[in-house]
Amino acid sequence: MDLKTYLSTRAAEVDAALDAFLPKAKERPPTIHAAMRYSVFAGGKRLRPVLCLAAAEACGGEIPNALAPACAVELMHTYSLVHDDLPAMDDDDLRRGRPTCHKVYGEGMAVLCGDALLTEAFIVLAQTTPSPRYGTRNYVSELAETGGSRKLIGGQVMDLEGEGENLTKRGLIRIHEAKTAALLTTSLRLGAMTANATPAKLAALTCFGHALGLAFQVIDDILDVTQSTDILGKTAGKDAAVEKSTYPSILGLDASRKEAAKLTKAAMDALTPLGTKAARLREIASHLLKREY
Ligand code: GRG
Repeated sequence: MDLKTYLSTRAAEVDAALDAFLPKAKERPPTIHAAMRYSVFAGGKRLRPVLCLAAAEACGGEIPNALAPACAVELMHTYSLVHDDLPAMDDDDLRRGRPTCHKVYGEGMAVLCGDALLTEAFIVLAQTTPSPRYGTRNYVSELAETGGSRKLIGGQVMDLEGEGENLTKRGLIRIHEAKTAALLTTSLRLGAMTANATPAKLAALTCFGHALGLAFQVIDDILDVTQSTDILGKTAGKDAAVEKSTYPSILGLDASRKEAAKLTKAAMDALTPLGTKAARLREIASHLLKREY
């Protein structure tokens, strides 16, 4: 299967599983369930769940066993976007090519929608079939630690406090390690855990996720400067408008592109212990380096 077909096939499997897991839009009280579905089915790339599934395959696992954690990471990701877009945070009107959740459903409902998506992530994750090495407790603590104040929320705190400040490259990396790289890494690790991966393979995927997550963020920062709102499906040029430190603002565009290539190479190198089974993960890493949205 070529990469394009692989990505769309896996994304469709994830969408079908999300549709089955999520409360129906008409379930009481309908507004919250409609808001959750509006945000989840707004057309995201499904990168995190696809990484979860590809990591399961790379460790010899089966796709059906990895669908619950794949959906759980997408639910946590979508919650973070809904809350990040709120006026109290990044204050954005557009996400995934559509008006943001609070623009359609109001601020109060968007707060609740994010809360409900985060809670739903754990309802879904708890349905993962345990593998010999990893039980429900391992899955739950893996995702909870990533969503907590030491990772995602901590990263968001550093991000909020860094607005208008001139961050160093090290300071910027610390934020993106806690946000983007942490959730990508956990997506990979959860998929590998469903395949009963050895601790050595989990460690390799952790290094891969760290470098890939940072590379993904460098590209994201570059695209914010070089792409249009139409193509991105979110407001372009936002970082500069709120004086946010980014890779291009600290390093310049050229050096940022080199940084992304260097991180992608480091990510690929980290996959050596997985051998040829990790070919798909390598392909995804190289595809993300060239992405245009
Ligand atoms: C807890 C509110 C809160 C935030 C946690 C992860 C995070 C911190 C906030 C999300 C907002 C954000 C801009 C994060 C940076 C990561 C990133 C580049 C997200 C966009 O990911 P894509 O491009 O989005 O995969 P799609 O829409 O394709 O899923």
